[in-house]
Amino acid sequence: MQVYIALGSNLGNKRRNLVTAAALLAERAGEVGAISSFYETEPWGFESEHSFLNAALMLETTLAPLDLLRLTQEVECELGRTAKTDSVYHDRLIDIDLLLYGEEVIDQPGLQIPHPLMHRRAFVMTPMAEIAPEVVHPVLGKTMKALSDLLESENAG
Ligand code: PH2
Ligand code: MG
Ligand code: MG
Repeated sequence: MQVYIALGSNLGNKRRNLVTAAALLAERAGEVGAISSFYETEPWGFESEHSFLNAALMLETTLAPLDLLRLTQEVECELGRTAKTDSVYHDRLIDIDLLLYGEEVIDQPGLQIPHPLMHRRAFVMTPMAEIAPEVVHPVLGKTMKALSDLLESENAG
């Protein structure tokens, strides 16, 4: 299955955090088929003096969605991510979010795919448009490139 994953870090050695996360995913989940450039972005949805480094990658995996979710959470812990204690955003060493799992639509407690906010976030859609411009969002029926362009035009307006 081709899955798309978002990586983000706004603390510590951000570049190393993203590279290490990608390497651990490749080692444990399957081959990395594509990885985007690293984008420096402003914190979205909360105030922080620490900018983010964001990227997206495509993984060819045989893991089931929940196994992949568990693995991403393990890698987050190993990289020093502390557990969530409330529902607001915080600075973080690493964040690994599942965006797309093939064309599947999954909605269960703890796991929603496609990621429900992905199309609203330029820090996700810009790297996705880079590595997967023609991939179609299974709910919205639009390509990553189209969704990214739409966000850019909104932000410009
Ligand atoms: N992640 C968030 C909240 N806000 N902002 C940026 N720029 N990049 C992120 O990865 C990010 C964020 C929650 O996961
Ligand atoms: Mg996130
Ligand atoms: Mg997350």
